[in-house]
Amino acid sequence: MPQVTVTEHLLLHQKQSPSATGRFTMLLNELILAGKIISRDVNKAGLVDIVGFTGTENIQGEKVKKLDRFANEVLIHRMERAGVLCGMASEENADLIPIRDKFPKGDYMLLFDPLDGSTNIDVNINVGTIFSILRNKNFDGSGASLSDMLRPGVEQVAAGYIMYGSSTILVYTTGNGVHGFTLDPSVGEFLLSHPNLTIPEKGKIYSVNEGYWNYWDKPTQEIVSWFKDPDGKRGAPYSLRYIGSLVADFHRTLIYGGIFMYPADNRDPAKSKGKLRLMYEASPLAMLAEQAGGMASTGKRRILDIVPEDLHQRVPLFIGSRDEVQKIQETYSKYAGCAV
Ligand code: AFP
Repeated sequence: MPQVTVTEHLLLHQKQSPSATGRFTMLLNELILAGKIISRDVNKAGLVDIVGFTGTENIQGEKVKKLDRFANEVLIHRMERAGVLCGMASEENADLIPIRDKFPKGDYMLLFDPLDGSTNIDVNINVGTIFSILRNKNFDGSGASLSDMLRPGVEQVAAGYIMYGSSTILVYTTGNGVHGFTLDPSVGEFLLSHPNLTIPEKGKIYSVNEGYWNYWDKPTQEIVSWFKDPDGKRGAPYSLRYIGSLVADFHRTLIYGGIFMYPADNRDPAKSKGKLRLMYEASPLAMLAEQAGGMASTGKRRILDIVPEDLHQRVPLFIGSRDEVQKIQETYSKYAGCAV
């Protein structure tokens, strides 16, 4: 069977859009190169001095791992040179990252979580880079402002992730289905391995950090009890799987169906909207989920409709098969108006 590279796939889709200029293909190609560089170093973790912490904290107040910082630097360095961006934002940086004047600019904006799940690196568990691409409608040849970037997920022109694990996988959407590519290390190319990915309409797996049960609201506790009920509609409980690395948990959900949840909790005020970030994690994965036929919700509303108020905003996330996400929304609507 002839093998389609990600570049061929991009060019093919570019041809189908008469107004395409090739600039988007340039952007994704540069992102892919950054992903290959990060993949190479993730695979060397343990051999070179790149595991462990840097001794600093990021904007989220989390300890920064060395590989996190490396991945962030690679992405900023490469993507600034792509010539098609007017601004970037990273989960690791407090503020918007401008494109310096010495580089050409374009109207695209890139947001990314450079190495999601990085606390798992030292124990050889999958981690990943999540990206979201927006277009600056006000682009005038200079940069992008914060208000240009604070756009709802529904306006994303593309989203995806690169997962570094037993193999390196790129999954992306440009609003025309979801496609997956596996890096063939012998030729250094991502080859189409998962064309037109779709999430099963219902699944058999729920995925959540159940250790936080006592911090959850009633609808979340009720839904998790429902998943565990041996006498429920399915006549058997769901299986529980939780890796603690969002890209890996989402990838499994995309392929097998079911649901991944990171609900709000009352541990501390910072977690009152959950842990995950709207712009770097929830929105891009929500675009993928919907393009694959699934859903993504806060329990009360569609993730893609949320207009962000700041770059690092957090949001509760329920994402996966239609059946399970709908079930969650039904449970939340039952409690609407009650103090839960
Ligand atoms: P790290 O990047 O600090 O490992 O956090 C990973 C993450 O943001 C996401 O990938 C996981 O789904 C989630 O946190 C796990 O959080 P808990 O440890 O609270 O379950």
